[in-house]
Amino acid sequence: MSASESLQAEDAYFASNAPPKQLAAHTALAEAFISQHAAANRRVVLVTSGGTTVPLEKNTVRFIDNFSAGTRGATSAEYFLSAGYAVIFLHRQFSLLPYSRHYSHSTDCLLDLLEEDSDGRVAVRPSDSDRILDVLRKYQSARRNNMLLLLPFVTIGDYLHELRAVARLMAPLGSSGLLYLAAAVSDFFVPPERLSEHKIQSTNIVEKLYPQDAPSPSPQIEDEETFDNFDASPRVPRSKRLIIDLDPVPKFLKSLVEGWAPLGMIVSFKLETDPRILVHKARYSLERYQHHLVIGNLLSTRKWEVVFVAPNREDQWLRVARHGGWGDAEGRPLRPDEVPEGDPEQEIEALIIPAVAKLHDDHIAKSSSAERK
Ligand code: 9Z3
Repeated sequence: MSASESLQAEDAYFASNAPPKQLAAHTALAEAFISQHAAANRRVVLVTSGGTTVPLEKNTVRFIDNFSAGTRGATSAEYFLSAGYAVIFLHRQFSLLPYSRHYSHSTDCLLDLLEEDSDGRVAVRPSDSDRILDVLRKYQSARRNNMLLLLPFVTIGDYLHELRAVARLMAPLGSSGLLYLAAAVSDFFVPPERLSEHKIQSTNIVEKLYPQDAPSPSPQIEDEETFDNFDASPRVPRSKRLIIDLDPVPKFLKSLVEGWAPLGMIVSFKLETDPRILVHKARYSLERYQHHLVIGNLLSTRKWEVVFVAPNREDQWLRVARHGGWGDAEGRPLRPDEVPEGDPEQEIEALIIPAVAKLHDDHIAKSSSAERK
């Protein structure tokens, strides 16, 4: 697709997919946040996190979703804060958040860490006090200094509108802005003209009651008499089938790199499940979009190893100690001497963020020397 075609696809997408209701409010918050930190000469990172939904109805009862809990994004945000960055956290509503992620329902339920003291007051169990205090101090410091802005989204459309708006606001930061795109973004969606207004029905009730406005939406429902080959024997008529027809989401990384935040450093993630193609896909993405870093990860080992793919340098694998997964591009397991030693509880983001911050230093230094010339 040529540059002007992709610009047209972008314009068409944003013109036909309505922005989220909170966009203006979020933009105002982000604008104030960015100018406060720019005035203090602080680096600002936009971290995107969590999955994007694909609604199947305008009044949405059903939607397609993906696996992401937002662990990567929430954990990364904490390490960026520790490294001195102000963080805009654009995240899927109700996904994991920095700091509170340590005490979510699926890890340590907060109630299990509390007890009633002899005066009938709630207290933290002494055995858990130190680790909670550590998280609490970091959380309160981030809040007190207004270092963390939380912006939620739900759908793929919301996400793209918010991403464009915040990226544009970051453009004046120049090279000191960092975009770190860890959200698991859907590649497919139902365009508005094919989106059913109301809940998709499994019978012809609407057509029967109101034949004059029988819709012909996609997803389509086939005739009631349709037989399914699901149950080969006995062949039974099944209720209506739902056939979902999805369009590709236009690729926005190009717009980010060229138009929305052209001087900032852009880091994207590439997710695959097949180890044999991960590095190739990451390199392809880097060449296609000409941004600064692709961090490749596999669904099954994403918490223990990632690969940095950047222009003009060798691929760099980062691994934490407990890793014992696949090893190289051919899927060769690691030899024992290749498995890193160290703290088995270490989070991989403790390695990723300093390495990204170092590349960001280089990016800023390169941009300022280019400006001097
Ligand atoms: C990632 O690859 C993230 O690391 C994960 C994190 C989604 C795997 P969790 O939330 O998982 O910690 O459970 N994010 C990017 C995935 C993505 O949609 N990338 C696009 C692609 O691969 C490019 S922007 O095409």
